[in-house]
Amino acid sequence: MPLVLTADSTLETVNADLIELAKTAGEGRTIGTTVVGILSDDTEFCCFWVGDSRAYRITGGAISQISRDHSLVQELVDAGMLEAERAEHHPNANVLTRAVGAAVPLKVDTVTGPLEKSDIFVLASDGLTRLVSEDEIAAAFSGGSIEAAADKLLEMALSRGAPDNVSFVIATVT
Ligand SMILES: [Mn+2]
Repeated sequence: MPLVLTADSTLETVNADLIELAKTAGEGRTIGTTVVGILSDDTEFCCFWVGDSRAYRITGGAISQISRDHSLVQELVDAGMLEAERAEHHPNANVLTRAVGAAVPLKVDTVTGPLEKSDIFVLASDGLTRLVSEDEIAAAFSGGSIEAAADKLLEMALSRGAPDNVSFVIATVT
């Protein structure tokens, strides 16, 4: 399932609007943001993203990150120059290689996969994912309601200082 046209053109519009807005903020300014989303039909999901907001899929209790950060540290990890475990604490961990509002045309990455009944998707900004590990996200969903899991994720982020905005969306397949 390709990224549907409406999502694609909305992202293009936001990208162009942010570039226009940045011009009013001064020479050489960029107003950038990240995005992550999920589209689905009855059998497949399509995840799209720009930047370092992430999507995780929990299927049969096992979690995996389905997006791949557009960040300097991810490129270093891919090139074998940095261990994945050290990426989060790297001094340049916040440097993005792509953002909405940075350039035309906007390059959106997508990944598709099968949709299983009772799958859980967690879409989150780095305000959550820098503070709460993949394993901790999976554990939050073990043996409780979705609402309880959401509370646990938020509590973990807040109890660790939450220096950045904490945004996340949980989607389930019923
Ligand atoms: Mn952030």
